[in-house]
Amino acid sequence: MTAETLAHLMKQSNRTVVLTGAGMSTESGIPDFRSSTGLWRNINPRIVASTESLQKNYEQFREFYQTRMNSLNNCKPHEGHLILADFEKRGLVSLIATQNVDQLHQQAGSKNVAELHGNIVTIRCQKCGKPHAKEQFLNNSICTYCSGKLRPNVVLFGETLPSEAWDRTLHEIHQADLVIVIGTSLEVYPVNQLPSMSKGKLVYINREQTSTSLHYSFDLVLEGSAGKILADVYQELGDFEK
Ligand code: BV8
Repeated sequence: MTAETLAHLMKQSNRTVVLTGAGMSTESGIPDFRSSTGLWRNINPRIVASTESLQKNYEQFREFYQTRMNSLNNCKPHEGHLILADFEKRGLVSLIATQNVDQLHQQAGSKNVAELHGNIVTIRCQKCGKPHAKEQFLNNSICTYCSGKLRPNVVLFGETLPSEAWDRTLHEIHQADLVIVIGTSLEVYPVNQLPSMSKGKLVYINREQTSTSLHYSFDLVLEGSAGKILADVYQELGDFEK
């Protein structure tokens, strides 16, 4: 019933935006943050993922991101990522706005992706902003140009979101008839404001309802794993394309 309902909403919609979070990547072997097995269960994000941590305990900050970057080497897009890329090709999805920093949507073939929280695949100098190779961050190098600290291009707590990605997402959200929110607890501001900015129908695909997700009046909630639910919707859509 619910996968069929979502397929029907997608067929009716002229512009569909998909908003993804860490729950979209757990089936690729990347832990999320706030579920029972999430990263923040054992680590305080303020100590490793904030502007403060970058300034005050750089070694812990650097080790946290080196570990996550290295673990990405063994991860690849799962069926759900590939299905979303196929939906884009068929004109069924106009933008993927993601909070994820692993670039799995792009690896799966999605072209129109807004990285709202940046990524942990590219590196820059915190002081002069110049780009550096991933290997330089992984082997504890300092900036080649100004000897500043190297860091991934991820949005840390306390940093503003990249304006190009944010503006592009806002534009699409305002035009969307349908927003499909997948694998996010909607705990983090300002991304958690996006669903309420849309005049379209709201759908939530998540393993569980969360305290924040219950604040939204979703038109449809599909509880379960992102990969499985997207596969069911894919089946329901057959070879339909816009
Ligand atoms: C900003 C580092 C302004 C990068 C991240 C007090 C109250 C309210 C807000 C604030 C506050 N104090 C500070 C703030 C603002 C702060 C914020 O929102 N804090 C919250 C946590 C209280 N926000 C910021 O700082 C943002 N910047 O506001 O700037 C500003 C203005 C001017 C000048 C300066 C600043 C920046 C946001 C930071 C983004 N960076 N982390 C990193 O290392 O990744 S946030 C972090 O959470 C991740 O990046 C992640 O993307 C993000 C969201 O998490 P989710 O993706 O939702 O993941 P989560 O684990 O929570 O949920 C996953 C869900 O999936 C679960 O429900 C699970 O059940 C489900 N699931 C799991 N597997 C599956 C599944 N579902 C389906 N299928 C599955 N297989």
